[in-house]
Amino acid sequence: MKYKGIIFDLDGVVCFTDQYHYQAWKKMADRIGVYFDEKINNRLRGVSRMESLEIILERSTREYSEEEKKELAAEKNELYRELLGSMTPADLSGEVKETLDRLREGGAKLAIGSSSKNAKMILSRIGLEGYFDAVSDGTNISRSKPDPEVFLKAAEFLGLEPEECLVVEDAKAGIDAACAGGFDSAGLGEAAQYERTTYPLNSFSDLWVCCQE
Ligand code: B16
Ligand code: MG
Repeated sequence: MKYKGIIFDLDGVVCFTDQYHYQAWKKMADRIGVYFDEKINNRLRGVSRMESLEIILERSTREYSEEEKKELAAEKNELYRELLGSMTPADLSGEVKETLDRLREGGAKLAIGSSSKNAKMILSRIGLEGYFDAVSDGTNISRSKPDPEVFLKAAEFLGLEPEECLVVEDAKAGIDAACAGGFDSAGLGEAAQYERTTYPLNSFSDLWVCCQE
């Protein structure tokens, strides 16, 4: 194996919660009368909750205090967690699970590197609680992607150096974070079209190929 560790972004890589993020933000935005659509939602990929709120409030005609922003973010998170409650292990694709198992059998250590503060709940909903060797998420960082902190922590939790790890991402902000931390990267979705991505992937199972010597 070319890499001793593989660090996976969660949302958009291991599973797909972007529709739930969208529905929850949309409900909050509609309530306060701020325009929000799927195109704006695309800008929220990999971005932290408070930074996502700032992007949504660009369309607002009034200013919000820090206290009000915290309340809006909490309102969205409550709606989002309610929606996450409907996720089950059936939301984990066979392709993802088989590829993860194969990489682990090949000798790689596996970690999560996610901006989400709900990562552990999501992992538990899709039946991956306790599966990863390390979980670095929104609860153990002070700076979100494109800062490399979440991936540097994941590598540290695995006891590995960045050069020994591959980061798998779907967001440009995540690829920028991987580059800033000195990691090679594999990209899905918009990250597969990004020139800074080391290995553009067509599908999750392609990972096996780029991890071979
Ligand atoms: P939360 P990832 C990110 O997850 C999402 O892509 C992004 O849309 C979200 O705002 C962020 O987590 C924070 O999520 O509100 O649950 O803390 O792609 O880094 O796994
Ligand atoms: Mg993502």
